Amino acid sequence: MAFKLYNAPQSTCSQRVRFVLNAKKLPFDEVRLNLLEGDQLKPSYLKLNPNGVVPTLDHDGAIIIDSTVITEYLDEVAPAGSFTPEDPVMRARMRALMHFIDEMPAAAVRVPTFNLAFLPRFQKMSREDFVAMAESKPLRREFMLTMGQTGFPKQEMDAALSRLRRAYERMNSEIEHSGGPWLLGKAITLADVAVMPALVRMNDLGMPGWQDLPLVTAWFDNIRAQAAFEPTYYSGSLLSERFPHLRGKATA
Ligand SMILES: N[C@@H](CCC(=O)N[C@@H](CS)C(=O)NCC(=O)O)C(=O)O
Repeated sequence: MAFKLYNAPQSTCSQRVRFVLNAKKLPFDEVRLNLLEGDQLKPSYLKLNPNGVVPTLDHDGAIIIDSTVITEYLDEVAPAGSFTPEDPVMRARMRALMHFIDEMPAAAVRVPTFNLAFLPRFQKMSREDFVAMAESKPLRREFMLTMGQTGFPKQEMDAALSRLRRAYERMNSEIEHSGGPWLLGKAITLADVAVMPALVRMNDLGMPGWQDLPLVTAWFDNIRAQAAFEPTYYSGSLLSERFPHLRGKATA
């Protein structure tokens, strides 16, 4: 089985897939796209992924897109070290949590990410170039135009932080309910992998909002202690490593 992963070091969605590949010890070739330079919008890449986003997995020529779909696919084609519970009810719970995660923390984390990390770069662009760049994005056109070159307003930022906070609270109650240490109990699942990058990102931005939630705090320590964590977050995967203005913000 040959895997080629089109992805970006700092991309939260890519980090989910790298974690599963590393945990399963599946060797893969990595094609690193520069998202700020627009590699994801080049016609050759759009043929693979018409959404113009990373990650995309090429498995022996079969093209699989969307990070949660890719992680489920990997668990199906390489079931050793499974991240999916056997019981159909638990599977359904895992998938419901993955939907919740995509809708809440994974979407919300884009607002602080863009405001704090990427905005300075967009502010240097001419209005014309910025609008052209935004309009070339199949999936994120409206998101970029709403952010504009002044950033999301405080109201949007507060709403995103509130959505993230509600996600941490949900994690805490899921862990309490399952008995932990993972969201669905004793075994780590794809739901834990799905939410991991949002927390790593907020920690990297110096804004961890879960420190009063002991079960989430322990969960965060546990996921960072997984053997797959380090190779997933290789050097250059954190925004604070890439953007000098963010250095020193990350919480230990
Ligand atoms: N639902 C998609 C979302 C992918 C996505 O938003 N990827 C971001 C990086 S995490 C991206 O490629 N952004 C490029 C852009 O906005 O132009 C998935 O999970 O794969």
